[in-house]
Amino acid sequence: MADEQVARIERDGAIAICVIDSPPVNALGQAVRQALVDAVAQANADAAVDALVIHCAGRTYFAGADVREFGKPPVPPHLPDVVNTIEASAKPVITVIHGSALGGGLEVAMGCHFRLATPAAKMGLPEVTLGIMPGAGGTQRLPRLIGVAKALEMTAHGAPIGAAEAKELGLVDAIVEGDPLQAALEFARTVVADGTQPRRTSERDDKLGDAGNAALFDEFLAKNARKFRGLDAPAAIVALMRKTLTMPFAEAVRLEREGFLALREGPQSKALRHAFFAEREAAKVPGIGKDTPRLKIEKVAVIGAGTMGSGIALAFLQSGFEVILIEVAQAGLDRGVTTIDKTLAKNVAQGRMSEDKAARTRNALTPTLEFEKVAEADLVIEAVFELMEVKQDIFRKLDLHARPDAILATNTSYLDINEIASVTSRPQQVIGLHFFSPANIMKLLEVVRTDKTSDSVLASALDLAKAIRKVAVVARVCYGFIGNRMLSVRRVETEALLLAGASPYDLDRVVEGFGMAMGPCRIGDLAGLDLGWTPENSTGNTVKERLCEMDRRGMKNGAGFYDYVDGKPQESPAVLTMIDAFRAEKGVTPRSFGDEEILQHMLYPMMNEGAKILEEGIALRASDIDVVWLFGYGWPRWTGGPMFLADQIGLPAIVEALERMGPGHEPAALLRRLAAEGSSFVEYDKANGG
Ligand code: T1G
Repeated sequence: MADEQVARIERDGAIAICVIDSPPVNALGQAVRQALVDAVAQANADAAVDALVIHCAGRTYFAGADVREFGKPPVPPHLPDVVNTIEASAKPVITVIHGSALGGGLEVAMGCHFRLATPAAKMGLPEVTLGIMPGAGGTQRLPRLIGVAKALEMTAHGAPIGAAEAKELGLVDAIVEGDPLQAALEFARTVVADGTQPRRTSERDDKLGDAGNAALFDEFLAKNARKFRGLDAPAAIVALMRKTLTMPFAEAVRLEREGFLALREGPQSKALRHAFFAEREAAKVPGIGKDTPRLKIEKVAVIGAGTMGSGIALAFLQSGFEVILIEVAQAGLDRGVTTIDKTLAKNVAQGRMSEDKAARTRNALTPTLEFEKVAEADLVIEAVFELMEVKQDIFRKLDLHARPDAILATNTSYLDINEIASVTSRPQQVIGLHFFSPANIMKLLEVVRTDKTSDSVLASALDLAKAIRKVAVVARVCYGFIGNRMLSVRRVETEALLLAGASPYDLDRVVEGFGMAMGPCRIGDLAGLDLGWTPENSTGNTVKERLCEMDRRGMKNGAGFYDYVDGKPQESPAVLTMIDAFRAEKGVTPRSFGDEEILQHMLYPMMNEGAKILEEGIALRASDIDVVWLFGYGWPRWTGGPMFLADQIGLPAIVEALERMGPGHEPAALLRRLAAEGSSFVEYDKANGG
């Protein structure tokens, strides 16, 4: 019998009810699977029962298989067998979906004979986001319910659909208002009264018209080639469905199960599962609990209406906050407001936002030149020029004008926030909220706690991150915190390789081939090569400065490492000539670099810096460092992040490679220790409560 804690069987007249209650998301762990099998057996053995309702208590319907079981040997009853048992029931099985029916959860629902959904319910097969494919009949039952094309799209992309669309497609029979269980009971009584027989999805083929249409699958794959680049699961799903939808159901699900098991054991799924849990672990900060007092934040003042300031303002506006946008000059303020207006208009034009919502969002913005308006704000974020003196001047004024309980945040990318806080009388109210450009789009938010940031301010910032749909990672103060500190290491490495003989275009090709959205030189052009550079302070000691001296400042003025023709990057012979001359001037005889050697130089020093960030306590976990790179810099998610990838490569191999790279690449003490112990960053996190 199943563990009583996850399920209970109730009766309502001749309707049996299997209530699953397994917080937090009714994941289909072994006890839940057993409970479902038992419930079907009991209902069919009891002559007094005419139908069975499967209902989930708590905040959501089954959220899928229990992903925490994946690394362990599968324990029966296996989910495909559970779904088949439900479907084979001689008595009608009705289920009602609230919250999310995802993966195995939707597969269970599709094994039922009738499906209901609440208006806000969502349904999907997100297995592909975990590097696997459905393993309990999803690739076979979904097309039978909604047709091949839509099922292919839902399964290969993994995005959920809402209840209304599900009803329209035929995935659910009805949308029910009010109490879901009562609605399901009423539906069940009608099924019984009408004598409606169980309707088994696996026996339906009326929507499989496109099953043999190979072109549909091939066109889908071609259309999504860029999106699926580097990923195993989407292509495997398309191939599996292309091959099996014309087969007998039993043979098809057998092949599906084989495909699921093969992907589950693969490196990409392990990495994607790591990423899934790492994101959730990052939100857990020792010492910050539900009982930590929070500050109410409704009105936000943003100081500086430049690229970052207007992006930050948008991030809050789009999440329903009131925003006061403060500038020192009208022209700057107007530019910021124009950026915001243009973005809102674009959201409306692209159907991402209604006119009404855009208008309400815009009305929540108060642009002003009056610094004193910070007094109205619960939170103030400065996003002004990246110079310590400028930021300290702002914080001195904030100390005078902001409310005593207001949170004072800086968006600095690199600077010492302890030093910024030191000019105020309230350092405990000061925190770093480091957004990533474009701030209204990039998911990562580095929440930087100073030596004096109070728990209450930190807890409020973490809640705020959730409220504006950001993924927060807590960092301590150091130059560049987590992400930019590691990026700086790669920037140094890039310059060293260029000087030693590597082409900027090879560096980008190798890093983009690894899966990063952009290589180091393209990133430099995008961000602007002249950040912090002036002709007066130029040393001419790096390729980047030489480019600035050539007035090649990056995309912003049409030329950097690349020439930009209609916005498209083109390799520049002039740049290669300059670099050759630069090497000669430095007395360096250039040598060639193979792709693998380039990649090791681009990755390993960053992993090494991550180990230093960890041992210095700047980051709480190695997995937090992965989250920073996954959500802030477009690191290929299917590798899990720099620290997870380092584990997969093997720490001893990384130590050896760093030693081969010579001076400036000394392995971090923690990296050496873990390598020597045959350990890993994952083990380090487990041992340190990560
Ligand atoms: N297994 C185990 N734990 C899970 C889980 C799952 N499937 N989903 C969530 N959790 C944990 C999560 O780690 C967190 O734990 C807590 O629940 C709350 O999650 C055979 C094989 C359902 C939309 O991919 O998308 O089925 O941190 O913070 O924001 O074909 O969780 O509190 O300790 O995300 O309200 C397919 C994954 C599995 C769905 C809720 N299913 N989950 O979001 O809460 S593969 C999925 C989600 C599969 C079958 C295949 C979301 C959510 P803790 P949360 P949320």
